[in-house]
Amino acid sequence: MGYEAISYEVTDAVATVTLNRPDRLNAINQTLAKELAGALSVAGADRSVRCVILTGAGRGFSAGLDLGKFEEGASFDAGDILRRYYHPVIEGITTIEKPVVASVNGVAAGAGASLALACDFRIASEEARFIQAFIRIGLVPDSGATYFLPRLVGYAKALEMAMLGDAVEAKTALDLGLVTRVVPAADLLEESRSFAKRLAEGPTRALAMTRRALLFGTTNDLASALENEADLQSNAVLTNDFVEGVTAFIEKRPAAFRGQ
Ligand code: T3D
Repeated sequence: MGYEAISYEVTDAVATVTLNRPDRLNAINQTLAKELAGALSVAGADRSVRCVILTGAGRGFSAGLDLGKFEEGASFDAGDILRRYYHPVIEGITTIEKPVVASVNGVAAGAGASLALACDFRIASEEARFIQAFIRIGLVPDSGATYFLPRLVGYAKALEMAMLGDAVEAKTALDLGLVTRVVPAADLLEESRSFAKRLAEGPTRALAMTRRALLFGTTNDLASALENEADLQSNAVLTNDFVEGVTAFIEKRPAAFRGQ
């Protein structure tokens, strides 16, 4: 499939989706949002893909909403744009039945940061920084930032980031638990691929159900979470990967999960 604002490639069971508007720091326009949602859907449907990496071309991860058109004074319904273009992307990241790793190569601002926050893991280059840029232009956090940010860093830090709009550097992001690890810029691609490969070799369906369970657990009471866990576990024991996991344990060898 031909893409204009992203690129998509699959290697060794890992799909890499690259935001590809480097001269605009991969700012998100409607084309990019549509293509990104489409690529997530393609990766979701491709059984050979068992993990997805989301990254940016050039020196930025994503600078959020493309502000270019507003210079031209275009009028717009922000809520409508979010619902039509941004929400499908965030929902695509959080409902795809395989892990998603953000490989954060540079600045992640506004909705660009939201993309990274919605992913299951964030591997950051030493040059990455996270900016809740919305407030700098008089907007409120969107694209899932109000959901994920307080859950990742706690309410007080999330509020500070959202109300001050200051850049959080990679090292601080690691201390805050905002990112999984920080690596030298030159190693980011290799480290991200190796991290993704580990996930791609995991029990894909159980990984997807694990995310679903945790998302459910953060917004429901204990009784509901217990019930949800029981439902999901009933499904997990039906997978071939569960049989393989137990067999490998008994045979004292590493499990060879097939994602089924
Ligand atoms: O419903 C709705 O649609 C509302 C949705 C809102 C979601 C949002 O994401 S709101 C937040 C939008 N994003 C921002 O406000 C961030 C704007 N960008 C910046 O503040 C800075 O660029 C950065 C802090 C991200 C990076 O700074 P720096 O100094 O490293 O780079 P730069 O020189 O500012 O940017 C490099 C180029 O990218 C530059 O173009 P030029 O001068 O080389 O031709 C700059 O204009 C361009 N660029 C950066 N961000 C955007 C952008 N172009 C369009 N849109 C951008 N968001």
